[in-house]
Amino acid sequence: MATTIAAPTTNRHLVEWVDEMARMCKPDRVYWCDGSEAEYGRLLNEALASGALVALDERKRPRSYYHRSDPTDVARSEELTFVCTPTKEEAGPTNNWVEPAEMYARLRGIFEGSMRGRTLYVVPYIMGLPDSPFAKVGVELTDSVYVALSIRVMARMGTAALERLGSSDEFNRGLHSIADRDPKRRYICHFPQDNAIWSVGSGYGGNALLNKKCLALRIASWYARNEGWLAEHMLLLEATSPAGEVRYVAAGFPSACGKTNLAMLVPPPAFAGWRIRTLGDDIVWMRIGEDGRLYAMNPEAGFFGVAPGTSTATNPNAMKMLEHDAIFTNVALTEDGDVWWEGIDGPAPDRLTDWQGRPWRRGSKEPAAHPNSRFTVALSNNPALSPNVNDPKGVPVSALLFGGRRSTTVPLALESFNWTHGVYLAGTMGSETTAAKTGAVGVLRRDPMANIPFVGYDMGRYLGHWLEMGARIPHPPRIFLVNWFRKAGDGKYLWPGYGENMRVLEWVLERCEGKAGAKETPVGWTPRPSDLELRDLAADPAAVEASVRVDRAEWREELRLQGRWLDELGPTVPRALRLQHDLLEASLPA
Ligand code: GTP
Ligand code: SPV
Ligand code: MN
Repeated sequence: MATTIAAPTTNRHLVEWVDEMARMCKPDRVYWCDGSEAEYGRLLNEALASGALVALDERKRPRSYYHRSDPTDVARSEELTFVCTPTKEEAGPTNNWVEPAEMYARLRGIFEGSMRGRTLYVVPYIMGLPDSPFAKVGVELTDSVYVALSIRVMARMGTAALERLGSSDEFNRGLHSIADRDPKRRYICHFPQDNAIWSVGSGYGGNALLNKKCLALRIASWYARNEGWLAEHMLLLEATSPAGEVRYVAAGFPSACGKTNLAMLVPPPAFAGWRIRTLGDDIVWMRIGEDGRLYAMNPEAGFFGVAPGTSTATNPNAMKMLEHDAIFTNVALTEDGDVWWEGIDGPAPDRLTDWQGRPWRRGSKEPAAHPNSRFTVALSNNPALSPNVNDPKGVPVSALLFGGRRSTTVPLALESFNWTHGVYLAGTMGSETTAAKTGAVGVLRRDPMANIPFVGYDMGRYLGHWLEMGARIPHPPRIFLVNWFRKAGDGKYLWPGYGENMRVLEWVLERCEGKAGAKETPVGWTPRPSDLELRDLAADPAAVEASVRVDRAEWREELRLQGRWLDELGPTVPRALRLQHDLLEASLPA
């Protein structure tokens, strides 16, 4: 039996559960995390000693570390992710499902003795601000020191969570073991009715950091529906105009489709006087405020962002925040102890060590960093962090953006006619898949609200929940679709993106105030080039024109696919969305 350090809590629900899980997993040692600075140092030393982390050059990247995960374990495994509700109908057609008792039994067989020779870290954490009534407490039991360290960076972890929990039984029970990392024995399972998550066989981010996608989205979305709020895969930003007006925008883009980049946007010179500051880059919880507006907050305390493509040109704030106190996963290493990835500043070095630890030469056909390689840093590292990130009531949202990677069809920006139409556009949104999940890249799939991998219940009911929320918000935000990824015939992006997205953001904010012009099309309002501030934009005017176009033939095909998608979701799709589809189709006769 494990040597257990005396639990630093008298919460018997917690202590009994930890004991029970330890009896099953049989770790050599049970260690309760307090979240202190001293402990972080101790865990780092353990990770360095075991090889879980490698220290980077202290002058180049002070207090920064490198982690390499197993080559079969570098992205979220959606095919191994389950929502285990008592009935299949509750999980709906977009989630994998197994009956809870059967899944628990299968998992017990894998967890049995899985931590032999290892330490079980007890990681208590809070999602949300400790003094917010809406915060959720979770405890993750994990045998990965990398996971314990990452949660310390990305969430409020340790004693504060135990204090907040007190003697209550209301905490998420998360059990995680990397076990033998066998992809055939890998499962990420959610039990919403038990407020429990069991994940085994993976050490990768979203599969293993149970506080993030598993709790703050899949389990939270289930609570959100029952309690009348929204848990969304969104960034949250603050825009301050030259006149000093402060407004907030939340945006749902699928994984690796630009949330971190938009959240940290640096406006181009033509927008002197504008300031964009970040509140969050991945998860947003939203509630109706006393003044009738929708209020948003970021339940996380850090970033777990995509490294490739990050440079001083595309995201200077990210480059600054990665200068120190960062953990890098599956990027490449330089000969002088620093990190490197495709798209970073400057030419590629002659030689690198690639993400699998193999020697790499410039000109090699394979990427040196894995396309889904990532960085982990605290929010406080971001030089453009909004001070309002710590406001427990959240910030009022003026606009909701949704958008994926669409090489065709979807214009640069499209404003919905009303809430129902906005929910329709977001609920039928498509995006070409990326390296953030295992499987083929570049395949068009429907991704409602960019949340398809993260809704812990039936998708039709989720869309119904969005409609019900709209009816309850006295002053709802406007809903827009955006697309930074439309391509020309030659395969080049029509829109330069990144900082230049400020031009779209300004149009969005002005539309919310009835200021900017737009063109009415059968599928929504689009900006004409003359409606956008295009001063000093280094782009071909014909490309900009093409980026905002609504092509009737493309949209007829799009509506056909959207109709098929609603059919796939089945009978729980709200009638208003079916009617909306039929109305759009009838408005676009061949
Ligand atoms: P997750 O962390 O997986 O949820 O991703 P994310 O939505 O935060 O995506 P992120 O901002 O990290 O961007 C993913 C990739 O898209 C990076 O390689 C970026 O460089 C690229 N990207 C982001 N914004 C733009 C843009 O406006 N235009 C183009 N062409 N690429 C972009
Ligand atoms: C995503 O895939 O959407 C991510 C990374 O943000 S992970 O935390 O692994 O889900
Ligand atoms: Mn994400």
